[in-house]
Amino acid sequence: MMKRMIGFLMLLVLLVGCANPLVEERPYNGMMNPRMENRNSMMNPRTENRNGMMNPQDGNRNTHMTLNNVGPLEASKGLNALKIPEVLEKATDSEYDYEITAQIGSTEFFEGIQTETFGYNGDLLGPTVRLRKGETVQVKINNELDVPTTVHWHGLEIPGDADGGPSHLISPGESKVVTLKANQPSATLWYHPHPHGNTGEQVYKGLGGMLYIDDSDADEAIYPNEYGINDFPLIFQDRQYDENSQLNYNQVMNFDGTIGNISLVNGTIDPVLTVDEPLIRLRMLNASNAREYTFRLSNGATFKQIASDGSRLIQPVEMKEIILTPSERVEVLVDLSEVDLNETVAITDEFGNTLLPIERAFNSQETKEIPEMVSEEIFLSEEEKQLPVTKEIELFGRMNMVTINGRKFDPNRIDLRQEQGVTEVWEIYNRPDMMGGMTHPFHIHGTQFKVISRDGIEVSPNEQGLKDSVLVESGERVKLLVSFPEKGVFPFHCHILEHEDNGMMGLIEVY
Ligand SMILES: [Cu+2]
Repeated sequence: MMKRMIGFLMLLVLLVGCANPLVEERPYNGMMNPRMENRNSMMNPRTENRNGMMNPQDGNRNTHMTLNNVGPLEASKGLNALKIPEVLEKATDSEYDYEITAQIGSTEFFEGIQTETFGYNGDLLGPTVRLRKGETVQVKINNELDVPTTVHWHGLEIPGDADGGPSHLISPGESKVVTLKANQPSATLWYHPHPHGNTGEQVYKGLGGMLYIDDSDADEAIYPNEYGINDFPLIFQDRQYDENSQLNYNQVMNFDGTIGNISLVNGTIDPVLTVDEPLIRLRMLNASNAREYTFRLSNGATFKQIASDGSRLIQPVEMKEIILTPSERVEVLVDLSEVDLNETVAITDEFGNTLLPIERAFNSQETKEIPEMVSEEIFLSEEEKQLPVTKEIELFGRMNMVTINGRKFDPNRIDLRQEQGVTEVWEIYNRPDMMGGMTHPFHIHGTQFKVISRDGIEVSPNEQGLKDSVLVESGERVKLLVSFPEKGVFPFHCHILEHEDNGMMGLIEVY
């Protein structure tokens, strides 16, 4: 208790003395907001599992928010139809299958005002790339920005030289062709830039898109799968606009994670989603630079989580809320059959702010059974649970003083080595600092891993699917079962983009 008091006082001093102009401007400074108190009493299964543990770090989630001045997002007024990214068309008369161009554009977020944005094949975000399971495609990447960039295929298990990490810079005006093989289960992945030191800014200005692996097996067909009809990509981001309604990254950049007060879903401000069917599938991605979301439904209803980052769950899990740290994804099924016609339910954040109102436009009272696909598979064998830890990762620090195993990223240094196809246990430890520390979302390229345990306790059913990014709370030890199907050099890093840009990243060579 005393420790927390001291931490609180230190933060107060920090905040008062902090030159961050946002502190004065924003009425919802975390410390003033009584709603913040609710954060620790969340009904999250992950939190519940931890309640009995008396973990002194549990209170520190608020510390993170306060330090970063993270306030709630402004609620969507539901004025604009949710944009649905186009599906990228396959080229028919070309040597490559797809073409993706990073370009500068402008977007009218506010009526009559053009905001400079970045996009792939357009002004903002990018088209949804859909690969069939087992398919191999050639993708031509063009850089029409005025800065170097890369395209990282987040979650795809491909060789290191196609991964699009920081060593694969494409200069302005240049192009590169990569081969992508979708040799993994159906999943909702994504793609985004990864140039070291500039990832935060390029994502902030609008680069990012969905990447699906589609599996045409009969099992999958039981879930809603009509793109934009009953199966929707939802890219959640937060932004802050400057006095000229521009995305002025240098002005708002925060070393501990750049946070905005305006919510965008698929690049739409004040979005509303209108649906014609009682059962919908939402593929939710946290593509924010740093904000952690806790999603709920405004009517308090539950929904079914069917997939994690890189695969379906062993079985659908009924959830009241879902936490997503940056780069994590889930797929959920939402049943609207009980919702009255013209009644609006909404996806909200943990403060009850509407992020996405959902209007039902169908007339029928037809209810649709939520399909239950239960796998015979065992998530982790006893043998896997008993494997010894062979890779230890320590996340530490704040602001630009962030490190992994005491070091900052060096593109010329290989930090770890692992043999292709050999499974190892990684233990990720998030070492607290004197102010308590903060949550880091940890991501490994080139692999879909399993989360074995958190502080020795088996993870909740909603984490029992393949993942490529994992929330690691301050003080927590998370064990991962990691295997790389392809060779090459792959980054592993914190997915708070400003931490990543400031060197909270290492390289593993898979041989
Ligand atoms: Cu971090």
